[in-house]
Amino acid sequence: MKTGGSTRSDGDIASWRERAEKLFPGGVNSPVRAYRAVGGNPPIMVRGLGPYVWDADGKRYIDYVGAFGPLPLGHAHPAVVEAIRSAVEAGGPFGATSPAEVRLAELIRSRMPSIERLRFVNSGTEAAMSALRVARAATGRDLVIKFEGGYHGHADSLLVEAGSGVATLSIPGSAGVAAPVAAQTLVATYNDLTSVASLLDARAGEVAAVIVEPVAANMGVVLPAPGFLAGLRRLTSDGGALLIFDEVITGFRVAAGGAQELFGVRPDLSVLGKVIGGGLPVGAYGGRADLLDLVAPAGPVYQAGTLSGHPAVMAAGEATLLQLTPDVYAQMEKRAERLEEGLRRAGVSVARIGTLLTVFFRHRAPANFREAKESDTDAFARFFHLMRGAGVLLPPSQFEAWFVSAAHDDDVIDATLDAWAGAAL
Ligand code: KE4
Repeated sequence: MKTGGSTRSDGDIASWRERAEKLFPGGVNSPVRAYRAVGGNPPIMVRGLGPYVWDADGKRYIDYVGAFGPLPLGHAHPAVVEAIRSAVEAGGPFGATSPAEVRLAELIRSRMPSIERLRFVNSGTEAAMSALRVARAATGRDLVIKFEGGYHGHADSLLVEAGSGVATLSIPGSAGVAAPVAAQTLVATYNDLTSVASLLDARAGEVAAVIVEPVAANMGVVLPAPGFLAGLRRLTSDGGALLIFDEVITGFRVAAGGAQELFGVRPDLSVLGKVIGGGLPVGAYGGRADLLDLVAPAGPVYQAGTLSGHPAVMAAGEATLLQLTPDVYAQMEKRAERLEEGLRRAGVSVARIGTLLTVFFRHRAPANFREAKESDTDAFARFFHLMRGAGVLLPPSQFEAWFVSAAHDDDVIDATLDAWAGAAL
């Protein structure tokens, strides 16, 4: 594996952090990175390779943050680096369609056949907000149902009772979201079909869509109860609402065809991100052709983006998906399962699906956000810092997922479990 790049920056962590705090809100460009939930000093990262990252002081960590999901192959995979390098050397972006976006779209469609047509954008947020716009246009309805603790990016209407950083900072929603906008978002309880049915009944004919993370990963990993996703499919079809799967995290991670393949439920629209950009900024929304044909210039729903379909991003996504073969999935599954087994101990529960897992400091894996919030977040913070001290970097919040990559080999899993055993002492 290439060994380029330095593991030291021209300055120590304290000086970088001081400069960052003068420039960015909270010293970060995304809230969860500020370590507000676990305390202590957030790292300044300078390099990643495979399962490892190095901070500005040259300390190496086994990385389970994985940039929160875009790196299923680990850092700086040679095929991805090469794809980006050759795309950038070819010039662009062009403000025009390029073969790279066609190739990636065909690859996505081959693995997620519910996506008959799609549109690339530049983040999961953009993808989710665009999918909602299509749903409202298609149904002529204004309301959307999401789930408490579900996170779909920071578009105004989706920040209502969201997960991820909103949950981490335990802010109920967000300042700045206009009341009339928030009022158009109804909130149900994950894994509780009755809560969805009663909203659909109470607001019959008004709900454009139900948007769900088919496996919740922003309240920590919470698995769908048997029949939950199929129940959502039935309730939305019967109620004239669309079903939107937000597979920004689960897509191509929990299975080659995402959660919709794993659970055998076909949504009307899917929201994608992270993995399909191989670590570069990306999002996509897609689904039924009749719905996507409502999008400009084919139809009346406007959505646009200067850098949508960027050739280097498309090349990175294609290179990543091509490396994710059945053998690689099988190998990652085995290692993640061994990690899960090794993490189990009194006082904690482990929720896992594929290479996505969360250790809850709670006696039993939660079924919804209310239960997830019962976790002992102080205990999580203590273990977080013990593991960090032992050279294992976890996501800095009880309400985030750990990401295992194809680069997390058996030695890395063993080292993680050794650190975990030490942290218990
Ligand atoms: P972005 O706009 O951050 O690319 O994607 C938003 C998004 C949409 N849908 C799901 C299911 C997501 O998990 C996300 C973003 N995930 C968080 C981590 N839980 C991103 C990390 C961060 O906000 O810094």
